Amino acid sequence: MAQEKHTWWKEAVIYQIYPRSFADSNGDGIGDLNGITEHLPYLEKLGIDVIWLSPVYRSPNDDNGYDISDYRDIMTEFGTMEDFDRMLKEAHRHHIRIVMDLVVNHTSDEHAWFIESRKSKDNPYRDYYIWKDPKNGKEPNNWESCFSGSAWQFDEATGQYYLHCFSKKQPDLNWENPKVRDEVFDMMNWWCEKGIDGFRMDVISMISKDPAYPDGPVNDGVYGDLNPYVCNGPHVHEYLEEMNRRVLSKYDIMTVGEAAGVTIDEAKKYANSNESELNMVFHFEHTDGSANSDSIIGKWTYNPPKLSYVRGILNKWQVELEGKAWGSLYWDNHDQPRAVSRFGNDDPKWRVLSAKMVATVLHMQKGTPYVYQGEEIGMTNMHFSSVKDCNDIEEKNAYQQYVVDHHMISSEDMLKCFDAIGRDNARTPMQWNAKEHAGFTTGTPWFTVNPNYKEINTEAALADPDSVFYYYQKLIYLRHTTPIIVYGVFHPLLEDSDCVYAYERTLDRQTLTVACNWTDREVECHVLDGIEGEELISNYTDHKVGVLQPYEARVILH
Ligand code: TEU
Ligand code: CA
Repeated sequence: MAQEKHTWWKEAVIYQIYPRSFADSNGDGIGDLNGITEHLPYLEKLGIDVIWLSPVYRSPNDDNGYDISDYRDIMTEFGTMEDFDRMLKEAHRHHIRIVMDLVVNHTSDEHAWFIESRKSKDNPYRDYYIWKDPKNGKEPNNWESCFSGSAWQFDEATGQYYLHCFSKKQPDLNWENPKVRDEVFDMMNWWCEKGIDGFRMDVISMISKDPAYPDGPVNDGVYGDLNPYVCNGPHVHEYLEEMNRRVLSKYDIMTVGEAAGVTIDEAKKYANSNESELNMVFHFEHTDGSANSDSIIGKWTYNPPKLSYVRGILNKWQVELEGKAWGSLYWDNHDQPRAVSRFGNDDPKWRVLSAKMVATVLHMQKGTPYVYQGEEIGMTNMHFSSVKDCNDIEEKNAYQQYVVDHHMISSEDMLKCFDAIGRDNARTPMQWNAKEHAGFTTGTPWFTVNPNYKEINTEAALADPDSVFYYYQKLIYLRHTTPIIVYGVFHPLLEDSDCVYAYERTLDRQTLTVACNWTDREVECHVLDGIEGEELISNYTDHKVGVLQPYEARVILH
C-alpha cells in the first residue's frame, strides 16, 4: 500500500476555545482575546498544536458570535484587532497555530450586505441572500429552522421572505451568486495574509440549496425537515473546489468543515486525499442526540448513548475513510454536552477514571483529535432548574415551541433534555481555580459558573499528578512521538461487546492494542492476554489478567 502522505495537521492535536467563556482579562465578566493570550503557557504545557477559535468577529451575539456583522473586525467585548494580532504572534511564539471559525453559510441580519439587501428588490445586494415570494400568502415551504420555527422570515418592506436555516438574525447567503463567493474568498485571503493557520468552516455542507425548495418530511408534527435539501447540495463540492483554488491552496493552512448531514461517501469527497477541497470534516453521527439514543422530541433526548451505537459509528468511519480521506475525532464542542457527562460518568466517584477512559478511546483512533476547553480537566455538565437560567438560543426557542406554544412536552422533561445534551453545558465559564467565579473573572461572569469549580479547576489539576490534565498531556505527547497513533491502520475488536471498546492499530511491523471498559463494573476481557509489549498509557497502575476494572483503559504497543 502506498505510504500515506505526512502533513502537520494529521499529526496535530487541536484545542477549541469558546472565547466568551475562556478567560476574562479586564473584569467585565466576558472572556476576551487578552485572556487567551495570558493562558497560552497553560496550553503549551498541555502540548496542543493548534487553537480553533470560535468566532471573534463583530457580532450582535444573537447566537454568540455565529452571527457575524463584520468579518474584518473584532467583537467589541473581545478586544481590538491589535489584541488579535498580539495573540496570534504570541501563540506562534508558543508553537501554537490559530485556526479561525469561518461562518459563511449566513451572516448577521446586521451585516452591511443584509442591511442593503432588504432595502429593495433592485438593490445591488438583493441577490446576496435568498429571497422568495410568498406561496398562497404563506411561507415558500414548510422548512423548520435548526433553531425552531419556520426557516423563512417575512420582510414587510418588499413583501418577500428570506431564508434563515438558523435564527432569523442569521439570513443565509446566496452562494449561487458569484459576487458572494468573490467577497467570501477575498475576506479569507485577507485573514490568511495576516498569518492565521486555517479555518474551521461552520455548516459548510449547507451552502448549496436544492433549487426546487421542496417541502420537507414533517417529523415532529409542526414543520418539515430542511436537511435533505440544504445539506450536501448540488454545487457544494464545486464551491469548495473553487475556494480551494482561489484561497486554500495558496497557504500552508489546515481546514476542517463542519458538515451537518454528511455521510461517509460525502466525506470522502470533502476530505479527499488529493486535498482538492478540505483537509477533514466533522460528522455528527455519534453526537446527534436523537440518532444516538431514543429521541424524546426532535433532536432532544435525555437517554444515555449506548456503547454499541457509538462504537458502531466511530468504527465504521475509521474503517471506511482508511486511505481515502482524513478524519477528525471529537467527543464534545460548544454545541454538545461535556464528554465525561455524556460518554463517561460524572459522579465524583468515577469522574476522573471515566474521563481518562473516554479520552483514550478517542485519542488512540486515526484522525485529528479535538479537545474542547475544560475537557482536559474533566469539566462536567451543568444543571439548569429553569429555562430562565439558559442562555442558548437553540434551547430557548425549542422550549418556546415544544413547551409553551404546542404543549408537546412538559417543562420538566424539556429541562431534563437540556441538562443531558443542551449546548449551555459546554458554555459555562472555564474553571481556573477555587477562588470566586472559578478565577474566570474578577467581575460578574456573563454566564453561571458550574458550582463544582472548587473541586474541578486547572489549578487543582496541575497540582495533582493523577489528574485528567496530565493524562491528556500524555495522550498528546504520545501522538507526537508514536507514528502508529497517527498513521496506523485501524482494526475493530470485540464488536459485539456491551462493555468493552477495543481495537488495534497496525503500522509496519507494530501493533497497538487498545482496550477500554465503558462500564462501572469489572468485566471479563481477553484481548490483552499474553501480549508482551510496552504499556503506553493506562488509568490504572495495577492490572488483573483477563479482566478490566471499572472504566479501565489500557494501551499496549507490541
Ligand atoms: O452548528 C451547526 C449545527 O448543525 C448544530 O450542531 C447546531 O449547533 C445545533 O445543535 C443544531 O441542532 C454551527 C455552530 O457550531 C453553532 O454554534 C451555530 O449555532 C450554528 O452553526 C449556526 O451558525
Ligand atoms: Ca473581558
